[in-house]
Parts: sequence; structure tokens; C-alpha cells
Amino acid sequence: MNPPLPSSIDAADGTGRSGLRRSTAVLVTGAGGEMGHAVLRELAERRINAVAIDIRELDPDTRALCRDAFIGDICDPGLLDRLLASYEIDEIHHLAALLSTRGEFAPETAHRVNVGGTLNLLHLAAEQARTHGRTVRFLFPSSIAVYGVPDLATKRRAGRVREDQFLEPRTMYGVNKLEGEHLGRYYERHYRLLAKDRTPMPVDFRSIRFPGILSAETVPSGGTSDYGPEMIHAAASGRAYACFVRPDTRIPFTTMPEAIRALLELAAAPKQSLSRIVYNIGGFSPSAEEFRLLAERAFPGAEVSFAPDAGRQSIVDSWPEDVDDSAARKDWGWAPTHTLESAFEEYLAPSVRSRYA
Ligand code: AKB
Repeated sequence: MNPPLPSSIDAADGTGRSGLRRSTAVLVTGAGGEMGHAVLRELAERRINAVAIDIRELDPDTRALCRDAFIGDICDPGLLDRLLASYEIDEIHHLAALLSTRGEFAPETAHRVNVGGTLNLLHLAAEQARTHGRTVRFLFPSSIAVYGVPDLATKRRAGRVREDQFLEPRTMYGVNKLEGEHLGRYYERHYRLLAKDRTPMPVDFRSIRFPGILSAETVPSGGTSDYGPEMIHAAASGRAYACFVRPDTRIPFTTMPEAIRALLELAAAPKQSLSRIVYNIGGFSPSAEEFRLLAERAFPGAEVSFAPDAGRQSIVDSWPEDVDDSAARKDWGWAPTHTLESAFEEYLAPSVRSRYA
């Protein structure tokens, strides 16, 4: 089992919500989402006191992984006040977001949730730091959606994109994630710049730009990298799948266990070794056609066809083919362990197969 993170401070008093002293906890927003369940499971294994927020009631398995759960909107200050009445927060994993496809149907709502929610949580973190006199660590999953490569020829030429290239996102979600990164930098380095009583570095902001994520346990919804996981889950469950991007479409992917490992490794890295606040991590970059071939090999009889949707295609075409993650490798020792083949053979195919068995 992994050693506890340095931030793992359990309540020594055992007073819980009704006692006079508040328990220290790690806050996880979007706890009911794809990533939330996996993060909570890892925190529970490390015996870290986690408090969850989600817009919907958590399923019993996820609820059992946390000390407490608050159901409501991260934009509701009343909800955050209720939470702070019972807990001191010393670390936040802010996973709640409206993804790239869903965000294009309701851009203003996406902005309210993705940026307004992030701002509320950064403010909460800064206030916790001020009242308790210690920096609050803030983990923010950003996304390859912050990139906006102008056209396919440039995408092919660019290859592995660095963190500071092509930052002109096409989607509201990408705009919001980029804004989240900027807000994090501001709260860490410049918050209340002119105030006489300002707290230096109230927030220790750490962010990863995730590629598409493949989970064997859940099927995502509302994203544009969803064609990868949708294809695998459809193939495993014997459903025909019409892929909404062209066969030659290529973006980076990783698996859910690798994504969670990356987030927790970045959380545990010594601050002095971090030269950036936001890092790319790569994995493998198959074309949609390569995905199809692997899915058909792993699940004989799978029926995958291609029916590109022009709008969603244009979103994926604006994301890079691959990312340069050399900063993550150098600063905190990031090392992906899955290749596309091993991700399929060792993780996706067996787990997805047993899920639908
Ligand atoms: C999406 O497709 O919106 C997300 C992402 C790439 O961040 N999966």
C-alpha cells in the first residue's frame, strides 16, 4: 500500500461534526464523477479523511469511501459555509466540471460552473489558509482542451505540444480550464497583491492537463474524447458503435489508474522541485482506427463504424496529436507505465470484459 501523503491529517479529537473542534479534511468536488470515485478510493486506502461534494446523491459505494458528503452546487456559498462549519480544509481536489461537448450546448452554464465554481473554491482555500495560518494545497485537473491548434496541417506538424504552445482553445470548456489555471497562479502568487495584511502563498496550486481518459469502470458523458471509452465499452457489451470522429483522428489518451496516480504523485511532490504550476502528462496517441482494431481484437464480433460529426470533429482536430510531458518527468518523476497495447491487454480488456460478463 502507498504511504500516506504528507497532507493526511486525520481528526485526532474524533469529535466529528457535532464536536467543538473541527476535523481536518481533504475536500473532493465532483466526487460522483468518473475521476471522483477513483480519487476517493485512493484517499481511503491511504486513510485520508475525505469530504465529498457533488451535485447529485453519491452512490453507496462512493459514499462509503468518504467521511462526509455534501450534496449541492459548488457555486452555492451556503453549501461551502455549511461544510466549513464542520471541517477545516487543508487540501482540495477540485474535480467538478462540465466537459467540452456538454459545455457547447450551454456555454454560459459551463462558465458559471467551471470558472465560478473554481473561483469559489480558490477563495475558500485562501480563507482557510488565512484563518489557520497554513497553505492549502489545490489540485486542479486541467485538460488538453486548453489547446487550440488552428488546422490539421499544423496539428500534424506540431507533434508533441509543450505547455506554452497553441493556447487558443476552441471550446468554452477549454477556455474555462485555461482560466482556472490562471486563477490558480493568481491565488498562489499574487492574491490580494496590494493588501497590507496579505497572506503569502495562501494556495499551493498544482495542475495537470489530462489527455482523454479511459476507464474500465465507467463510461464518460459530456466529453469529446468520449469516442475512445465509448467504443471499448460498446464493443465489450456487444453493442454496435458509430464513432463520431474520422478514423485518422489522433489525440493522446491515458488510463484512469494512471491519471489518478499522476494526480497523487503531483500532490505529494516537494514544492521546491516544481518549476511550473501546470504540467502536461502523456500516455499513448492512437488514431481512432487503431482503437477500432484493438477493440475488435479484444472483443471479437465488435461492430465499429465511423459516422463523423462535423462539430465534435472540429473540437478534436483542435487538440494536439500528443503532448510534451518532459517537465513532469523532470520535476516530479512522472513516468507513464501503459503503452496502448498494455493498457488494452492488462487493464481495459480484462476489466471491461468482467464488467459486462
Ligand atoms: C473532454 O472530452 O471534454 C474531456 C477532456 C479532454 O478534458 N475528456
